[in-house]
Amino acid sequence: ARAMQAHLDAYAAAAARRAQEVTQVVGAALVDDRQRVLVAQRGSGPLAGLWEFPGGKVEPGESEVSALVRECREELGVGIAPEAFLGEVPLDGVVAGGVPGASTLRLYGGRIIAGELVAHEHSELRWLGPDELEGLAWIPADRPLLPAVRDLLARG
Ligand code: DCM
Repeated sequence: ARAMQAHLDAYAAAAARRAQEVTQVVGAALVDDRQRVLVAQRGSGPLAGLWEFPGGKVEPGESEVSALVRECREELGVGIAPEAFLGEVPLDGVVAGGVPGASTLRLYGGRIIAGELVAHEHSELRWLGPDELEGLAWIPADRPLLPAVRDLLARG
């Protein structure tokens, strides 16, 4: 029994380490039927004032798509339908407890299917067209994903 407990303890410790090292972040490029995408300005923290696609950290045991749906409900008050995977970029390691390259931001296209938008955590929300994206002050992680978002808007 003692050997079994030691085994379980070691397993739990390894799982906890893994969970800390690979914090995934997901973002949603929510589009409307007028070729626009929703962008959000961070209201607090070190990245305050910068623009991002809404989203956040995937919790242990949670799928990326579930995390996306949960984050959009929490941050925006809406139900979304995730659609295409658009691309991913490495995060700087801050998210993953300082482990460089251990974490990525993975962006999905999607649409709002329920509710009314409310900025619960952001200082501002805007619907922007493809030509209005480049000029925003983006979070560094999100900017490389803009071409994929413009492609999505162009496809309608
Ligand atoms: N993040 C990002 N781009 C996004 C969403 C989040 O780079 N579109 C980063 C910022 C934070 C971390 O992920 O360091 C967690 O996000 P949040 O604070 O929103 O949970």
